[in-house]
Amino acid sequence: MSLVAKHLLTKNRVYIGMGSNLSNDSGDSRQILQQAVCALNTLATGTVQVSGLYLSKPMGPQDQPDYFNAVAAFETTLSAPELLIALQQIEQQAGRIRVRRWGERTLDLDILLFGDLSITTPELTIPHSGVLQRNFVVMPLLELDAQLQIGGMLLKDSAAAQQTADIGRIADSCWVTIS
Ligand code: ROI
Repeated sequence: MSLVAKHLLTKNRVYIGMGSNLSNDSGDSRQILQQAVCALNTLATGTVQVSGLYLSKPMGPQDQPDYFNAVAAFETTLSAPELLIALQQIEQQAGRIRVRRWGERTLDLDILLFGDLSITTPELTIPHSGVLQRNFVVMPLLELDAQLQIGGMLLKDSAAAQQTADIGRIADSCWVTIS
């Protein structure tokens, strides 16, 4: 069976990067991420695991607020393109505003890992291309699985895992309760 066919038929464990540094009508970034986790729960076959909550200096223009970041992990029967569409809908429901490239945003949901799938299409690159350069992604990922690898590289051995100056863990995984 081809790799693509296998990914259509089976359940896959996925890791979703979450970020926000703008409020919306229903709350601040922390509340936006809490609501996003509840929405992700509807895409999962089992329980959603959530990392602690991080506050990180912006990567990109520095004249924007710090980001709230976290990672969620769950199993899903959706295909990668279906999951991408579902994440875009959740972003839209949060009233996603994107002011400029690498600028502030209400809600960003990225597929970081999708089972052992490795694809590059115009819409989707999996594993997400920025993972190994971003401590606000690597640190919460490692909380969920300390043995994670990308392209044969253990995330815990990446440079980003050692860069702790511009990031703080502001809450453990109790920052969200899934209802
Ligand atoms: N910077 C931080 N710290 N956290 C993010 O989630 C984030 N997301 C982005 C860019 C603009 C690259 N910078 C970020 O998309």
